[in-house]
Amino acid sequence: MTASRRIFFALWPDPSVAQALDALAAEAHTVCGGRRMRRDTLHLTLAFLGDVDAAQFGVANAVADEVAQKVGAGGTALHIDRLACWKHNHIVWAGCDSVPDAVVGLADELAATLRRHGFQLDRRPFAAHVTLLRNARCGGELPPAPALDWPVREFVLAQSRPGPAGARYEIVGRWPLAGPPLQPMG
Ligand code: 2AM
Repeated sequence: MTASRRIFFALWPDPSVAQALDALAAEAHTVCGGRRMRRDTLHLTLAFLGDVDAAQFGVANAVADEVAQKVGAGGTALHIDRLACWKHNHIVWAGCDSVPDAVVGLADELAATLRRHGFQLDRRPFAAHVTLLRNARCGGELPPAPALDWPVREFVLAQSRPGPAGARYEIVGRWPLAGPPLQPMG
């Protein structure tokens, strides 16, 4: 059997933003219940690749190098000002009323480049969100919308490892949004 890993590209908050998102999750949990995501797993997915083998993992890293060179025009910031619950999948999430063009452009460029290299991605349009709670009850009055600035200076490749207490994520590559890529790990 070929070893495979489940991977995705994402924006990862720095510890202070993760802490603020985690506090928001705690507040929402009092209304909606469900399962809180661990603070160190909070992220915003840019492109989900699913299970890949070693060769595809190498291609994914090469794609990231290519995209980072192409879009490398400095960082941006996400203004997290939405808290909502999706009824269809019982997820409480945080997001932005207006997603910066730089982030939409990065997600689109990753998707297009991955597809060009043979990856089959979800056809649904990019929906920028940070999952805070799973198995939540929608319908109650959510806490007030947050006002949280999330500086975005890089994107990452993350690997999901299933565990008894839910998936754990490990960052296996980082690409700054300006300049040459850092050395991928893993
Ligand atoms: P979710 O939080 O909305 O479930 C790791 O699983 C990350 O990839 C999560 O952010 C998850 O989104 C996202 N993800 C899982 N399956 C996906 C899919 N088929 N298409 C897009 N994103 C997916």
